[in-house]
Amino acid sequence: HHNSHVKHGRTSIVHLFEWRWADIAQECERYLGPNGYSGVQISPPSENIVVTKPWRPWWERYQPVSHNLCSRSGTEQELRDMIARCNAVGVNIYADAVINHMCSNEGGEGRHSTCGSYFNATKEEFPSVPFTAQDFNDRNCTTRSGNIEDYQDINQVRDCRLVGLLDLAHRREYVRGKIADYMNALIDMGVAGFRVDACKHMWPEDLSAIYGRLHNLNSKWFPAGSKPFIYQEVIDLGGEPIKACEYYEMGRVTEFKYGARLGTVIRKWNGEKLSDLKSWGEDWGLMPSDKALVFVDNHDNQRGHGAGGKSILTFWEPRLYRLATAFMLAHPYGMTRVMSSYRWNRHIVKGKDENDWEGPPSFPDGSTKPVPVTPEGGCGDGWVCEHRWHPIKNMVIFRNVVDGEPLCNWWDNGSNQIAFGRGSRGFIVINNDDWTLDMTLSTGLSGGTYCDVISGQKEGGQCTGKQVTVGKDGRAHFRISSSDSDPFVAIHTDSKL
Ligand code: QV4
Ligand code: CA
Repeated sequence: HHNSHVKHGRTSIVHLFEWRWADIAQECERYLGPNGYSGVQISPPSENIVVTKPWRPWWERYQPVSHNLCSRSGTEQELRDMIARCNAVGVNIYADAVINHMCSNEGGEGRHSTCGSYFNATKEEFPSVPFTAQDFNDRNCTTRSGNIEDYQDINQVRDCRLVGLLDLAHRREYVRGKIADYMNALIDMGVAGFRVDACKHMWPEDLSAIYGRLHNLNSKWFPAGSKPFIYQEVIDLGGEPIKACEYYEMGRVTEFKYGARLGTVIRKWNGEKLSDLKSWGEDWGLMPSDKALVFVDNHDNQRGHGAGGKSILTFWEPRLYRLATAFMLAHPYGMTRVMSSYRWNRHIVKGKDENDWEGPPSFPDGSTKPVPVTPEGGCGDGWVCEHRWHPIKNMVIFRNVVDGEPLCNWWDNGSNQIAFGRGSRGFIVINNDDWTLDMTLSTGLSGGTYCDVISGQKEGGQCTGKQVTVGKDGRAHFRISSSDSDPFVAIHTDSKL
């Protein structure tokens, strides 16, 4: 479950948070395929509870009520069409699988669900699956409230309710079978794998049993015998008894230290500086690179949910965010995921965002708005589309070009100016100091003229932005003002004139 089945040497996936299937299909064809994105993480495709207080929060999708495939992102038919169209242009689909729990114990009774299926949360009845009370963990949970109260107690974390969410009993063969059926339906439709939600709250042996029941990928698009790629959401920042390493064997694991630590460095907190990143990776206490799924921010910590804390950089701070993302994409560590968000009415009162619940741009009836693309290539109607930001898009391409090459030719000024190369294929220079960087550096690249892919790119045999001349000795002169809108420069073999 470690092979991500990426096509054409592509390396980075994008989380199109809350996008409609119809928009994702178009985005695969018109943008992601042509620009070298390897895949898309989609929001949970299963039927969920409809929450109206607050009004249609994004997090209702983390409260399933059945395994039917209809949600605010679209119908089963639209999902199927999207998966086929993305596969046709070599862009994989990874589904967010919410399998630890069903809806909240306070979800009530009725048909307030995205396909209108009946359920009764109080009685723990979900007849569309069907799950009944015996399929839940109540008798295995020992806390008074039935909720997780102490993260130091492994049994609670795994067998009690995460914020009241009805906790499935994965020890039961029947429950394992139903979850595997759900995931297999998606595999048969053509997904390449899964982001598995809330893995800290499930026993590794139960997950292993479920994964063991999964079909091979659909041979229409993947080599026969391919196993689904799996990356597991475990928030391990240290200090808890449950460790990310318990999950390495079964797939990749989200590395939440990555964005938290990188944010601290780029913000220059605690006297940290970019030059400290010379040893970035396992030496910083990060998990082994081949196990890590990395990202600058995710849909939780960009709005104060989950963990990571204050240092996390997001699109709300675009300049530092682009710098962080460029560093991530240039550095060999981990498998990279780019976040693609929507704007909400952020309103922080005493450190807490009162609107952290707000759902995607939507019409008054609660249906999600399409993503309009502007003539400049950005997105409208509140969709941020970080994945289309020029430097981010071009650094995704950079990562593909340098894939497999070692980090080399590191340089730093002992402060916040750094540079490094990837074999003889690419080189990046970053200035996060508040004075100009003016240096001649060894790039490892062959002599010639290269287009900087941050301020512009190569187009019709010319550079639309800065130009870098690499001498026969592989050295080049860089000058980066600290007031540049993006204070970094990147060149690679495909940007050579
Ligand atoms: C409230 C109270 C509870 C009470 C409960 C029931 O806070 O104390 O017990 O009512 O009476 C929403 C609300 C939350 C509410 C809960 C149940 O925000 O206040 O509890 O619903 O009604 C997302 C959101 C959650 C949301 C959840 C379900 O982040 O706020 O809860 O969806 O809708 C840990 C985990 C990690 C998790 C992270 C957020 O280890 O696995 O917290 N991350 C993943 C997803 C995340 C998702 C879930 C897990 C749950 O990335 O988006 O939570 O599927 O660190
Ligand atoms: Ca559990």
